[in-house]
Order: sequence, then structure tokens, then C-alpha cells
Amino acid sequence: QVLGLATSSLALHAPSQIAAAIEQRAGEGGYSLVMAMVRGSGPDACRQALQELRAQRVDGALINAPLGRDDAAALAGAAGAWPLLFLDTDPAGTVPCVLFDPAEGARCGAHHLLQQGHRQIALLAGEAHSISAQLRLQGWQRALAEAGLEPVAVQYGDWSAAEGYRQTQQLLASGTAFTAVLVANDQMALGVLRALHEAGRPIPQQVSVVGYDDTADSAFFYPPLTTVRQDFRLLGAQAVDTLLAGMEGDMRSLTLPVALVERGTTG
Ligand code: IPT
Repeated sequence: QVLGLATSSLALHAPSQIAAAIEQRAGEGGYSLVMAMVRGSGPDACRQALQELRAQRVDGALINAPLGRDDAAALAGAAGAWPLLFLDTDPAGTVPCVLFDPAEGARCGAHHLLQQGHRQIALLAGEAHSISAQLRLQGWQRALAEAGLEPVAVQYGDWSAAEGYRQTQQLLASGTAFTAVLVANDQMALGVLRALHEAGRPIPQQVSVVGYDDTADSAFFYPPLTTVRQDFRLLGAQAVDTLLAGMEGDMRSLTLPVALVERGTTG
């Protein structure tokens, strides 16, 4: 049997590490994996990638590209009996999915900063159209609101280090006072660290930074990044196993745990 993966750009660290983990698990089981890139965003881009997979006669497919509830439901409906498993959608939706809990991940990061006494917290969210970016942002805002706080700034980036760098330069130039930044992924956090270094703001003495993902390189940033761990190996294994079960008619959604990993950018 052949498995398919429709994925967000593999130029991004998280999707590429997720794809590697999926490929590994598929290989261990003796299955081959065919990949199709989702070029751009939204349901049409996904539909195109799924068509490419179907043309290559895959028996079922994983979709790691951001899709809101309705778009995911429409794609699943159009697929009929062809099994689809979603890896980047709203956990409150109706389609089968294997996901890390975005609300829990966001809460972990925000509580860590609140426990350390931070009150002036800036938010750097991910791409505005991404459902996961939206849910992480909502989770941060809820945690701050529960502590009687509002973020001192809310900015968005495209998940890249370059954008993390640029957005932090803008935040610094705006004169907004902040002692901590919650960043929606580690790649953007890499750029945040450099912008803070260049501005002479020592980390963590003057500014704390919390990332999200715990990609393979994040422990080697300088300082080593405090972040919210999503275990991509686990995701890859569970996604393949769940899809295989789904192809036998027993597809069950799964929520995977996240955990705060405390390193050198906070404390
Ligand atoms: C999500 C990553 O956390 C983020 O860093 C970015 O790479 C994004 O994917 C790309 O879409 S992980 C996803 C399974 C929610």
C-alpha cells in the first residue's frame, strides 16, 4: 500500500521534520510514501495537492497544511471513502485528525512567563491565515486575560526567521516597553534573538523569549531556546498508524501532549 502526504512548504523547519518522521514510520512498516506540496494556502491549494496524490494512486493521505473547520470538512466530504487524516486543523472540528493541543501549548508558554513575574508581554503570532497560528494566539490572549493583563503588542509573521527579526526590529522601534516575547514558532524566535542581541537587550536578563515547536536545532540557538515542545517523531508515528487503521475502517482522532522545555532564554 502507498501512503500520501500533502504538506506545507518543506522549506519550513516544522513541516520538514514532520515529513521526515512520517517517512520514517511509513518505511518501518514497509509502506512507501508519496508527497505533494501544498503551494500557497487555503482549500484550493490543498485540493490541488490531493489531486496529485490521487493521480499517483495513493491508498490514503495525510494533510499537513492549515485548514479551518469548514474547509477541512469540505475536503473530507469530497474525498468520500478515500481516507484522509488532518494534521493542521481545528481540534473542535469534525474531521479525523492527529494534533497537538494548541490551547494547551499556548497556555504552557504564557504561564511560564507569568510565573516568572512578567507583566509586559509582546506576542508574535504566526501567519494570520493559519488555524494553528490563530489558536495559539487565542490561547496566549486567554491566559493573559485570566491574569488581568493585555499583551503590550500583537504582531504577525510568516513563520520565518527573517520575519521574526523584522517584526522585533519594528517592536523595538515603536518604543513599546516589554520584558518578554511569546513567539508562535522557533524559526521566528531565531530572528527575534538576533534582533534583541543587535539592539543590546540581553536575553534573558532584560527580555525573555519563549518559542513553540522545539525543532531539532532549537537547543543550539544562542542562548538555547526555551520553547513548547511538539514531539514531531511522535506525531509522525501516530499519524501513520492512525491513517493505516483508518484504511481498515477504524479512524480515530488523537490529541498529542505538549510540554514546556525550559532553557536559556527565560529565567
Ligand atoms: C506548525 C509549526 O508549529 C510552525 O512552526 C509552522 O512551521 C507551521 O506548522 C507551518 O504551517 S506545526 C503544524 C502541525 C500545526
